[in-house]
Amino acid sequence: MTAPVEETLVLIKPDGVARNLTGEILRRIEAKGYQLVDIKLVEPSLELLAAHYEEHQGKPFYEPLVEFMQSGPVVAIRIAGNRVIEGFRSLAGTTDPTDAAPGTIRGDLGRDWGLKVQQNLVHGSDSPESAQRELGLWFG
Ligand code: RTP
Ligand code: MG
Repeated sequence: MTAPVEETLVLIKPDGVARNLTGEILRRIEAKGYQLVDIKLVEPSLELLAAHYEEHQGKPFYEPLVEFMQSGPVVAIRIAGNRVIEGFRSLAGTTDPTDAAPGTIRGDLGRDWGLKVQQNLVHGSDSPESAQRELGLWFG
């Protein structure tokens, strides 16, 4: 019997692309055994980012976050696997890269630059509802 396959949205944020960490991040996703379903380089519009970060509108980091996300290209990836939503969040580590555990993407490769927003390399959907919504926004 085959387990139902789940999908999630991963973004390699502009800091990850600019620091040439795309390959390293993809390596970790593949080494974990998740499958790449679709991948593209995107320069996200304000409309896309406003929809993507709807839950954060009005928070103090919202404007710097959108500005950061438009500072360079982003790699959008659709990945699949059993419990991949939770699993990718584990691979990514906690939001603040200084707190993130060694062994995670943010813990190994990210640092706090003392800026207005956490430049933490990756995004991963945080629930099945978010994953469906975000995959629709980025992949249509
Ligand atoms: P993500 O959505 O990117 O996977 O990250 P997350 O769930 O760990 O973090 P979330 O709370 O959803 O925040 C979204 C993104 O906003 C930036 N942020 N900066 N105070 C800060 O400096 C701050 N707080 C949030 C980060 O880029 C975070 O990933
Ligand atoms: Mg989030």
